[in-house]
Amino acid sequence: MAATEEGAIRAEARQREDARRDPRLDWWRDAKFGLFIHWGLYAVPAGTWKGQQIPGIGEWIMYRARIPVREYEQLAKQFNPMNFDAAEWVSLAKRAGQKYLCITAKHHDGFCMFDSKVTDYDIVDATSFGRDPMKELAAECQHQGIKLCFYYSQTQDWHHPGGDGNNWDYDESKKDFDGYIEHYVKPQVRELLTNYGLIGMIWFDTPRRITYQQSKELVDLVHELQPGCLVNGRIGNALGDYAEARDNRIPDALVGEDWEVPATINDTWGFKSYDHNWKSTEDLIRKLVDIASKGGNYLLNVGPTAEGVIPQPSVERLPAMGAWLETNGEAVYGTRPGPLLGLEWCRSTARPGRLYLHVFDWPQGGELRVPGIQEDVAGAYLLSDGADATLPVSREGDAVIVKGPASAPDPIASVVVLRTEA
Ligand code: FHN
Repeated sequence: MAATEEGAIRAEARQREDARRDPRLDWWRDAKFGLFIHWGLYAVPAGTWKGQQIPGIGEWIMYRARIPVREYEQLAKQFNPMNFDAAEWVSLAKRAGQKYLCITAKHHDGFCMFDSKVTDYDIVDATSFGRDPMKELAAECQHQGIKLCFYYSQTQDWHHPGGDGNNWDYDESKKDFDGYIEHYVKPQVRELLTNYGLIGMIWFDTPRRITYQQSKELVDLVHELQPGCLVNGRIGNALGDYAEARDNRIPDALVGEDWEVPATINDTWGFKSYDHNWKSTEDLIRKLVDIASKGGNYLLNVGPTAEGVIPQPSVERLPAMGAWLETNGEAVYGTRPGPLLGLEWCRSTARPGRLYLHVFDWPQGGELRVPGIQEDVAGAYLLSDGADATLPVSREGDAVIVKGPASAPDPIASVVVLRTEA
């Protein structure tokens, strides 16, 4: 991440002085790992329009191919995701060890994936599917104990004549953006916070031209309807509850504030039939650890097909992450950043009385020399073996030396626990 980007995140975070101490964020701070779902009409063309592969992220196909509203709308007639199974999706997040699920209620294409009374351009009114997947997900999230959050594109709406972004159907100079916010966005945010039970967060995006007053009124509306509901950083005008890093960009250094990075498993958010550039499970687990070591949250995306199926490579990788977390979750959930920075081979997280070393590259012979540890260390053990299986530990200056097994206990990340003063 460039210095200016990091500076921007820091500046924004400074303005959230109060929010940082806000206990409303506690569940989210502890969660560390969430499932992002980009699902909408763009899954029908899946990256191809009129025989042409359209470059870029799949959910932007309407914009990139400059598809007229009247043509794009027709996709709703083909959208009938009979394989959608809310229980399966929520269970996938659970098996991945994810603590919140954030799904596109409305993306920039303007199609509403929930039953809205403000428009007929929604999944219940405009498709033969006729079901409200948000209702089904809300029930399942409640049943399986995971927080449901809604992504809502508040500024860009390429379908609505007043929304931002579509200059091929609409004349920018004639747009009534204020009217769109007042009579469309606000009522829809109200619907999302009234009809689906308790919502963990509204995840706004691409703030662009939204004014301070408009951002503020949306935040106030969210909090009036559900005081516990969080608002992410992209509401705009530094009014969110926490900072959002840029897509797929993990800061190099400690941010020291509440932050989250939205990220893809391949190179698109919405489904693209020919994007097969899947990150490995090793890469994903190490990214999660890296993010946790810098105090952030990882919001990792899947892009289901128009039939309602989450692509198999995602279905394989997420539970593999969950399996690692099953053993090592204590070193991730509810932790704060540890003292180590800038080591290629190791990351650290901490909680009172425990410092966790996440070793990516296990040293030959098994002797770990970890510099930069000021805390008194009373003992060490491998998290996978439990506290009774102690490892010899000594100190040389500010370096702690742990004698571990000769070969890596975990090829992806082995967690060594140092017992410190609480
Ligand atoms: O334009 C969107 C994009 O389609 C996607 O939703 C991502 C997710 O963070 N947000 C915007 C770009 O930053």
